[in-house]
Amino acid sequence: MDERVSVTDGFHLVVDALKLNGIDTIFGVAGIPITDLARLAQAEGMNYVGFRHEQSAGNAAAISGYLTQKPGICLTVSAPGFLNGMVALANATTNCFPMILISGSSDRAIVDLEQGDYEELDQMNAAKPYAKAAFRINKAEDIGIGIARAIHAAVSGRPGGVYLDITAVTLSEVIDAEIGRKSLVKIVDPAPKQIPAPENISRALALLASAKRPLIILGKGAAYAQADKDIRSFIETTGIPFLPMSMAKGLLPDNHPQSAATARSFAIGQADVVMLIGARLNWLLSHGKGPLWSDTTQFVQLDVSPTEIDSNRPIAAPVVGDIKSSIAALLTALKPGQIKAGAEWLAALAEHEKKNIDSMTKRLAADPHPMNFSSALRAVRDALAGRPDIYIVNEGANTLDFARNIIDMYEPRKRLDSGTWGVMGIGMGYAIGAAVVSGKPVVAIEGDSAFGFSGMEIETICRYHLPVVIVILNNGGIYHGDAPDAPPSPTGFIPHARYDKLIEAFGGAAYHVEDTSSLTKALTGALAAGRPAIIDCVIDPKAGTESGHIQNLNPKTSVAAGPART
Ligand code: ADP
Ligand code: TZD
Ligand code: MG
Repeated sequence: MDERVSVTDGFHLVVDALKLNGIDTIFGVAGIPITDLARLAQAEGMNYVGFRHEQSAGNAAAISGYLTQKPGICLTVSAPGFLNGMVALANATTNCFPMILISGSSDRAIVDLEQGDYEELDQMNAAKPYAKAAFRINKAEDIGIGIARAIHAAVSGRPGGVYLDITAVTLSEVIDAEIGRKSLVKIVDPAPKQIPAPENISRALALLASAKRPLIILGKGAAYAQADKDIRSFIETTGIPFLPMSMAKGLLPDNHPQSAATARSFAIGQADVVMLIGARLNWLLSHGKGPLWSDTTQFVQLDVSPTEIDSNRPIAAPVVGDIKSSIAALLTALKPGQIKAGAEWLAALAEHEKKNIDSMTKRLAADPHPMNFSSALRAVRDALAGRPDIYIVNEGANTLDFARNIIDMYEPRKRLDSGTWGVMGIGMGYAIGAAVVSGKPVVAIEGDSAFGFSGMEIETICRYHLPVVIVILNNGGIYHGDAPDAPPSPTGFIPHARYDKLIEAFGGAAYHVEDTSSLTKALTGALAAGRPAIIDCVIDPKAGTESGHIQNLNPKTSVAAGPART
C-alpha cells in the first residue's frame, strides 16, 4: 500500500481535529516546532494569520472567541513565545472569553531534568495559575481527545482561556492513518445549555415585582450570550431602565429611551433592586459598595458561574444558568403586567439625564485649539454617524474614558476595549481579530501610549489588507504630555511624535490632523477607502488627567518626590 496514504502524523491530526470541530482560523507566530503546523493548516484551507508578537495573536484569538462563541486559537513556539501568548490567555480568562493557546514544547525528558534544551520551560505548569485549564498531549493518538478537552473547557460554563501543550515529538509522531482518523473526536455539544432552577426564576421575578426603583445592569457576559432579542424584550416588557457596562454598549442601542447611562450614578445610588445580567460586582462597579451604592439595594444576578454569587454583596435572587436559557425562562414565566417600572422613578431618572445631557452637549460643542479629548471624539463620532456596523476598539486612559461616554453604540458586541483588567495592548490584536472574523471595518481609538503596546501589528494589518483605521489621540504621553522632558518624565513621550509616518512604511494611508473638521474628514475618507490607515490627532498635552477617570485608585504618596531619605 502507498505509505503516504496509510500513515498520518501529529501535525495533520491537529489540523484535522480543529477542522472537524468547525475551527477555521489560527492566529500565531511561526518558529520551532510549529512552523510546519502553520503551513499545513494553511495548505488544508484554514485561515492562518501571522503576527509580529504572540500577545497580539493571542488577543486576536480571545476577541474572536468573544465574538463567535467558538474558542479562538493562538499558536506559538516554546518558552518565550508561549509566555508572550500567556498575557493574552490570562486576559481572556479574566474577561471570560473562550480561547485556546496551543504552544509547541521542547523535549520533556530534558525539560523535566532542567538540562537546558532549546527554549526550555515547563509550559503546562507555568500556564496553570492563569488558565481555566491546562493540558499536555504526549502522544499523536491523544490529539483528538486533547483538542476536544480543550474546546469543552474553553466554551462550557464560564468561558475562559485554555492552554494546550503539544510536544515537538508528538507533532512529528507518525501513526497509522486509520488509527489516527478514529482517534479524532467530533464534539456533540461543546457548551451545553445550563437551565436555571424554576425557583430561581420565580424568586427573581417576585423581587423585581416588589421593586419601586428597579434597574438592570448589562455586562459583557450578556453580550457574549447572544440572547439579544430576548434581553431587549424583557427590558421593554418590564419598562425597567438599564445601564450597559462598557462592552455591553449597543446590546440595546445607546439612544434607547430606557437607557439610564446619562444618569448612571443617580440610577445606581437610588435603585432598590438591581438585576445584574452577565456583569460582575467587581471594581468596575465599585464592588457594589461605597458612596456609589446604597446599603439597602437588593440584587438579582444572572450568571453561569455559581461561585460568582455573593462574591461582593449578598445576592437576594441568584439565577444560575446560561443567560440565553435564563432570560428565556424569565420571559416565559413573566405574567402580563407583573413587573412595570414606576412612572415616578422614570421621571426622576429623566430629570437627571437632562441635566447631564445639557452639560455634555456644552462640552462637546466647544472647539478648542489644540483639540481636547471631548472635541476630538465628537469629531470621530460625527464621522461614525450612520455606521453602526463598524467595530470600535478602544484603549488608553483618558482616551478610553472619554470615548466610552461620547461614542454611542447601536449594535451588540461592536465595542471591544481594555475590559476587566483595564489592560493596555489589546488594541491591534482585537482590531485584527474582529476584522478577520467579521470582514467588517474596525476603528481603533487609541491613546498614544496604548497604541505603542501593539503598534508593530500595523504591518500585519497592512499585509492582510484589513479595513482597520487607527485613530491615535496623541497627547504626548501616558495620561498627559506636559511633564518636563529632561530627564524624560515617567509619563512623557517625545512631544509632537508623528505616528502617522509609521504606517507609510507598510503602504497604509497616513493622516495628521490638528482640528476637528480635518479629523472628521480624514476618518470619513479613510473609512470610504476601506484600507489600513493611521490618523494621528494632535491633542493638547495638558488635556488629560492622571489615570483618566480612575485617579482614586492610585495609592497616595505622603512624602514629596525625590530620593528616599533615611
Ligand atoms: P462586565 O465587565 O461587562 O461588567 P464581567 O466580565 O464582569 O462583565 O462579567 C461577565 C459575567 O458573565 C461573568 O461573571 C461570567 O461568568 C458571565 N457569563 C459569561 N458568559 C455567560 C453566559 N453565556 N451565560 C451566563 N453568564 C455568562
Ligand atoms: N501596562 C499595562 C499592560 N496595562 C496598563 N493599564 C498599564 C500599563 C498602565 N496604564 C493605564 O492604566 S492607562 C495607560 C497605562 C500605561 C496609558 C495611558 O496613556 P494613553 O491614554 O496615551 O494610552 P491617555 O489618553 O493619554 O490617557
Ligand atoms: Mg496619551
